[in-house]
Amino acid sequence: MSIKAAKRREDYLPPDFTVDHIDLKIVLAADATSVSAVLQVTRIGSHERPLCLDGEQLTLKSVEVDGIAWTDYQLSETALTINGVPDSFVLSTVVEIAPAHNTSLEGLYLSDGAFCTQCEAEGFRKITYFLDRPDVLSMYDVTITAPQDEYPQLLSNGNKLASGHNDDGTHWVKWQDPHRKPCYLFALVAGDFDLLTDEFTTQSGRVVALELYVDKGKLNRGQHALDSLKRAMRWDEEVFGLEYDLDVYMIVAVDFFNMGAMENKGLNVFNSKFVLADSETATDDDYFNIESVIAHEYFHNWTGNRVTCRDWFQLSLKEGLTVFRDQIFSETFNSPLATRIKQVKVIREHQFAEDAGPMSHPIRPDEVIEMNNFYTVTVYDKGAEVIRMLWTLLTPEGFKRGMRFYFDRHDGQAVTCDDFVNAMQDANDIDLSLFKRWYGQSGTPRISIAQHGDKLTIGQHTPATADQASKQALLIPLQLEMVPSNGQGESVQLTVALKSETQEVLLPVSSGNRVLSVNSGFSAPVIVEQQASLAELGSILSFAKSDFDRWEASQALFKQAMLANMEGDASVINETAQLMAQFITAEQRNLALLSEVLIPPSVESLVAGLEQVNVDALLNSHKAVYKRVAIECAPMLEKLLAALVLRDEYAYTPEQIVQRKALNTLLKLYSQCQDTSDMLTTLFTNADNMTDTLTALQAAQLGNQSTFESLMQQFEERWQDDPLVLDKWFALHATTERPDILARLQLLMEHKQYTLKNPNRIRAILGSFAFYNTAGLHLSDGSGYRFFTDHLLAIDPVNPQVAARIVTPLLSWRKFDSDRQDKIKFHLTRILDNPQISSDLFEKVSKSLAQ
Ligand code: B3K
Ligand code: ZN
Repeated sequence: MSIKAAKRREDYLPPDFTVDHIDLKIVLAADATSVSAVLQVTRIGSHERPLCLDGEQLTLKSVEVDGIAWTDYQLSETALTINGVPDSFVLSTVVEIAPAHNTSLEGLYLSDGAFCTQCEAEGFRKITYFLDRPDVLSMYDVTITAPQDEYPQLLSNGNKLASGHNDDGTHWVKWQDPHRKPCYLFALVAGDFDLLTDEFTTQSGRVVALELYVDKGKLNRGQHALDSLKRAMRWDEEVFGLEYDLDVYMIVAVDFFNMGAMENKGLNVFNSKFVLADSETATDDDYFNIESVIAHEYFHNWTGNRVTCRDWFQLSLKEGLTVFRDQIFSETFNSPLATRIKQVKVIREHQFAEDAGPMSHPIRPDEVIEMNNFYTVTVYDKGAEVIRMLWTLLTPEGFKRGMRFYFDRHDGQAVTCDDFVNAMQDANDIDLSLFKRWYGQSGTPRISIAQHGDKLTIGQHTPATADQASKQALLIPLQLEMVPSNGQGESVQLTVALKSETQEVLLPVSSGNRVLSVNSGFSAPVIVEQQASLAELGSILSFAKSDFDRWEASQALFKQAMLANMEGDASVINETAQLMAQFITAEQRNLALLSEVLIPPSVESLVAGLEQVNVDALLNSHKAVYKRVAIECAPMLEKLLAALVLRDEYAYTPEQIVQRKALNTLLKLYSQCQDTSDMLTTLFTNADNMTDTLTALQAAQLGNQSTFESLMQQFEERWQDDPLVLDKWFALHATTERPDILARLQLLMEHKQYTLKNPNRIRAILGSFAFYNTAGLHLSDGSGYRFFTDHLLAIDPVNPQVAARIVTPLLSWRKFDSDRQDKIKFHLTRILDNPQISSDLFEKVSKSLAQ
């Protein structure tokens, strides 16, 4: 494998040619699939350059130009360059590919007996020679041929035009997509699935057929996904006036998939984890995630497919915007508090860490080696926070006006992030040039606040990052809540638009007897430097109007206690425990808030927020604080738990979700200070749903090893033949803190359901271990690093995308003590020294070592 060259955003050039139409004929066979492509090619502009097509791992069989066999071409490992072509012509190529040998799960591959494709970002070039870039938009006709018995369903984008049978036992289906699209949205699926159908009538009265394809025997697990799809379709009409534009919407669930799902036009391909659910096998969180991913892919039909990206540096154009859209959709149909907390946790735990590490990049990156490495929490989740700030600045009405204008101006085009902001700007008659800096500047801004009476001096500065030394001031909508410190009187909320490095703000009411909650609601993806006192945090926790800010205060309290305790200061821990106990007594009826506030920040999010980490001390301190709070709250926990145990038959309703969440939070906390074995065993045995089952396991995992082992064994006996469910068991084992964790991981990887070829299994075991078992990964003798690296080296040649994703926790080696630094660097060097290293791993590991 040779390492790809880096590409730079500023080097963008429009294509030399475009392809107006492509006619694909694909004859499927596991080892030798034949792909014939007929392209109508037009030269753009006046130049003499040859036509240079992307293509990888293809066996070229023939090339014709306007029906004449063509020999004037050069072939390399990554391109087919055709010389002497006219300005407008028909190019026909035939290639052969081997889907059964494609373990990268990019291009055309076999997933458990079904053929399927993944083309974004640059996978189409593994199917045929083409201009594999998002600014080439073409019409597609696709004919698929395959053995009828094995592959009765042959699917592609758009509408089914015709089908037929051949004498040799094969059959064929021809599809036509009436919308122009970039090749990354092409999809093909062939298999034998169970099919769940429904229909949706659009606001203009068109009937759309909905089809959900799942593995045989899994039909009864598809209903929630289908219901979610209909909700998303209705919501997008009601909120943004956006209607679906084809006669059929198909979703296929497959078991082998590199990420969550893919928004191919009219034919979404999903990781089955984000489709299949019933109460027995899926948790409330799974239900939530399914709804959100289904909605996300559906929303892409407009934000991504109808208006797409000019080049891959603009990825956040579609991803940041679509994540934001799925977020506000989720906030509508679920608890807004719980939903916002989930989003903010992703930013704090993962995005801030990315900003501070060697892979730091703006939401619109400037330089990329492997595009697949840039489907990041920065592009997606920080990208969504940037869109949310626009929503705040423009108001929802102004934002929606901007969206309408964006589609009027750019429907059917491939555009840039600037085009999006310009549309927002022009529709609202506002100057957003300062705001655009969010797209080009990486790093997490720090906010400082100095208060002099009723006047605030607010400062902003962004520390240098690995990719950018100097930073500028940004336009930051910073929301503040002035909380009455003793609960007497009303809170006052205000939003300040920060525009320069320091800014003075006059508070609208007297600040006497009020405490400031800064960045209320997480109005901007920033870190507030000012440390509130314990008393101030106590006031915010008790009296803020925003439940989100109350939760924030609880997290700050936990964090301060954990850090102080590491320094041997026990007073903070006592005060925090008392504040928590007061809170639980005062809010005993507010289960929704209790169940969030009593979860401490994870060790991993604390690590993300620290520049230097003493791992052992942090782990100990985390446990000590959690336990101390449990002891202080125990009587109340007992009382609340007693009231929580009896419930109705499982239903995914807001009331029940809150109850199960509260049971989870309270039981985990209570298990820190009491022997809960009997309670947990009873809960596990009587549970009629996966959420409660996992609650029992998680509480045991934290508090009672022998109960944990025995319940885990029962779980495995029950679910050993259902890999999707077993992934929860793999992940629980992999995140358990125990001295022999590596031997345990080894055993897991010998389980009959484990395979290196399935990304869900890898993520469940090695991904969970690396991201969420800080104690295990950072074992002081370095054995965690060695174990993990050995496996990364084995995964890389099979599936580089997955290897590059899970290597992330090793990249931030600078945070740790010098002994651990040396050990991590040693193993990163082993990866880099591997002559077969993928571009994916190379880009991340080399940056990390160079930093
Ligand atoms: N657009 C896809 C992600 C493609 C990832 C390519 N490595 C899913 C999504 O964001 O909706
Ligand atoms: Zn997306």
